[in-house]
Amino acid sequence: MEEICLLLILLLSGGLSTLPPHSREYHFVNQLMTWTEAQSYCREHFTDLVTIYNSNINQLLVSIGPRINVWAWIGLYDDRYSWKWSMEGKLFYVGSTHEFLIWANGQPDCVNAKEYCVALQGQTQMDDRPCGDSYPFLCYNAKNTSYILVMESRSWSAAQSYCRTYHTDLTSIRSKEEKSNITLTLNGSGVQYVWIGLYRDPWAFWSDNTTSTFTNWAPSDPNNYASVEYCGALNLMSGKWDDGFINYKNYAFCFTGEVQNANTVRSCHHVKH
Ligand SMILES: [Ca+2]
Ligand SMILES: [Ca+2]
Repeated sequence: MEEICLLLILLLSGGLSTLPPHSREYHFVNQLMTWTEAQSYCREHFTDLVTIYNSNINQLLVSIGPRINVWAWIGLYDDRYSWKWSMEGKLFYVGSTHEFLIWANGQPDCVNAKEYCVALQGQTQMDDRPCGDSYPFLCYNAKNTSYILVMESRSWSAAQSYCRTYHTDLTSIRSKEEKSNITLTLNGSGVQYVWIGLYRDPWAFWSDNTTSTFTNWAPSDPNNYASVEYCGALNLMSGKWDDGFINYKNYAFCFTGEVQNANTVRSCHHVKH
């Protein structure tokens, strides 16, 4: 038995053709589903899981759901494999399975939803770490194709600034050869963690592939409890957001409306893809 509440909202977008869309219909789905089931349900019956662009939409969703202390899935998710290199504009591989980019056992795990920068651990394997942690770091100098280990501990962004000022950037690892050179550079240094140029944006994706900078997290969230929470949910009582495990059963908010981009296959799956 399912019940769908429906409401139409008109959004004044100030003439911008990109975001947010001029009008969307919002639906509360009174059915308990995993995040993936909710996404499929929304795509089948409506357009997609909801994207929340501002507090008005957030309030609207609260008003169309029942006032109970449970959660409904929204389209927001954290993609643990959306890594980028600090050194942009170069064609190099970013992924999770390449032979020269090896994650340490159980990584990336985004402990406490705070690990968005990558360090080499034990000089060979990668681990996502809190960007504010201070470690030695590896710069790359494109002029003489050299790797410079700076034995001064800095945060990831301070390390990036240093490398960009005195060399080219924090180092990337673009090939087997480059990985070997980096290993040679680190050899005998005794460093436990060393920053490299890999990082990602937290909670950057919505199911419909649009972007929104609005957030409404509960004070203690996101917390990535047990390192399995990569899907966004809205509390029907408070309207605050929580990160949840993809296989929790929650209600859902869907929308009907235009989308600019084709549906993505990425999601908050906690397995590698
Ligand atoms: Ca980690
Ligand atoms: Ca949580």
